[in-house]
Amino acid sequence: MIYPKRTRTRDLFELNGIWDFARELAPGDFANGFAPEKQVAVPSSYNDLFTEEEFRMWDKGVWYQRSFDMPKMLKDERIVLRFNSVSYRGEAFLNGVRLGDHETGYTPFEFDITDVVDFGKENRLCVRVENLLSTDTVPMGNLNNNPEPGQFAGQYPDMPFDFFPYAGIHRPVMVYTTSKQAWLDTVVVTTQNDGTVNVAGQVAGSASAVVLSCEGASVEASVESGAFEAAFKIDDVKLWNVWEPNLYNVTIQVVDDGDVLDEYTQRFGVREVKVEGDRILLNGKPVYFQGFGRHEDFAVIGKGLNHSVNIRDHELLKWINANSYRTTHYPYSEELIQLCDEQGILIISEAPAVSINFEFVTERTLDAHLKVLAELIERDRNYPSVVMWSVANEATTNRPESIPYFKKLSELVRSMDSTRPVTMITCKAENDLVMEFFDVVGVNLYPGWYHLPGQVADAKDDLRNTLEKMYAAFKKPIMITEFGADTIAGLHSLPAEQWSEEYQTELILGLIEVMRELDFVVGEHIWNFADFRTAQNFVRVGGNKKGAFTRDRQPKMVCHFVKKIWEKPRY
Ligand code: GCB
Repeated sequence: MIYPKRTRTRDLFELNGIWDFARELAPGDFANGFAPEKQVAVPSSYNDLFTEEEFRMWDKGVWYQRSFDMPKMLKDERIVLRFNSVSYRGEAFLNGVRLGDHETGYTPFEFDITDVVDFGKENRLCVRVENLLSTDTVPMGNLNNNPEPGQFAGQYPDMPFDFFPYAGIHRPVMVYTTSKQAWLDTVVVTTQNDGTVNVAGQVAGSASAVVLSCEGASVEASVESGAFEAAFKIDDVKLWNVWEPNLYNVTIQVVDDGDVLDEYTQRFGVREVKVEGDRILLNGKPVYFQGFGRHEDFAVIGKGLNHSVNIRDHELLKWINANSYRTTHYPYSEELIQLCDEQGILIISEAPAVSINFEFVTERTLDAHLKVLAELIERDRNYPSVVMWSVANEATTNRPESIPYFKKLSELVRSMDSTRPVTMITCKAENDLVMEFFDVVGVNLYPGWYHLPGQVADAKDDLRNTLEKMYAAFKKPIMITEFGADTIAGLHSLPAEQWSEEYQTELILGLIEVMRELDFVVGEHIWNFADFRTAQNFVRVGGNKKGAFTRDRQPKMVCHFVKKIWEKPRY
């Protein structure tokens, strides 16, 4: 699936805006239209739009509905309806006809509606959305308050992870067209630093050839059994790099007997990422990751795509001299990854697999995990900003059952993409059993917070000891993918005590000092970029407050110090 665009051969319009909304209080015929209980915004999570508990916390079926007209000049085209993400399950009906469904939030899905859409009258689109998580879903949820790690036991709603389970149509809904005779279906661009570009792809329908144009030159490739491959070289290529986002366009025309049936322009960057010894190399030079774990989370809209928030967040990342972030704990919007491409930010792209607990894992959990990982790679593999895949965060990888499970995940990623390193984020330190399958060790460590509270000097020693033991066990570069302290903006304390801005600053600076003493440490990602909403729990005060920035994106004290440290790259 390629990201939909309006081109010279394709039209596109979005179905964003105000939709009707109703909870499925009892089974019924919602698919043919229903009486709304409320109005809802798309894209957005629905939860924080509403005040009543029975709407805000509803995770069973809800229905979205709207109508649209189809311009009749498009009647000879193939018409596609696309959802950029629906959490957790989406099932769509057009004019009462079931189009299909999709499971796992955060990845796109689409339906060919050519034979269902009506050019003569209004079309009614009804979408059932459901956010019931279980042992079979990725992420898992509703484990009867028996999660691991223990700090999330007893929270409301019952999730084994530490962010609010927002639900709804989170990203744009689009209708786009292609030619009926033939259209470009997939494009995979791989590059080498000498400027060699390989483009492979799939064409559906009757076309016999594609013409690729880049930087004023063109090559033609024949389409055989629906597939094509072509290569060209860019002279004096400018590499894509951190905050140096050199990008190119390749325009692909699907042709038949001289007619251009489809045309699509794919942006790409030329860069190389690899792991060598204890270093991650970007374009042959070691790169040290400095940045954050994050969330798609903002007041009122929850996890809904908002371009203004995304732009502001990247401005703040640049201000603080960060070079990277991890899409904790799920794939972020494709539009955001495209922005990282345009701006030169390094991304560790994570599957939505947080807190997989092997006490509860079923065959279906693994199937859902493999499916969503494949969808993520298909979606993001052409984006140069994505420099590493993360298959999961904090699974119970100290249990032997995790070994075959993670072997399969790592094999899948490597079979789909051999050009990027792969990581897994552990919280089991040297007791992790699956690190042999990964190139870089990601680890979340909270000395000075969940253990050794208030004791910065001891926390530093603890971090050093843990990291040294991990390096001895795994002999791979280690990135500290989370560390930090909850902090109430405006709370001060001398001497520094937990929850104060002084404590967050002292702890984070102290731990960074230790990381930078250790040669095998390849990155420091503070938890979290900004405060964010969680489930209710006695350890969370109005959400998780480990943000360096507040939820409305104002800097806490720590930011001014970190900005100084990050002014010069470690190497
Ligand atoms: C973690 C999790 C993250 C939590 C964080 C915390 O290890 O990966 O989702 O929010 O700790 O603050 O407890």
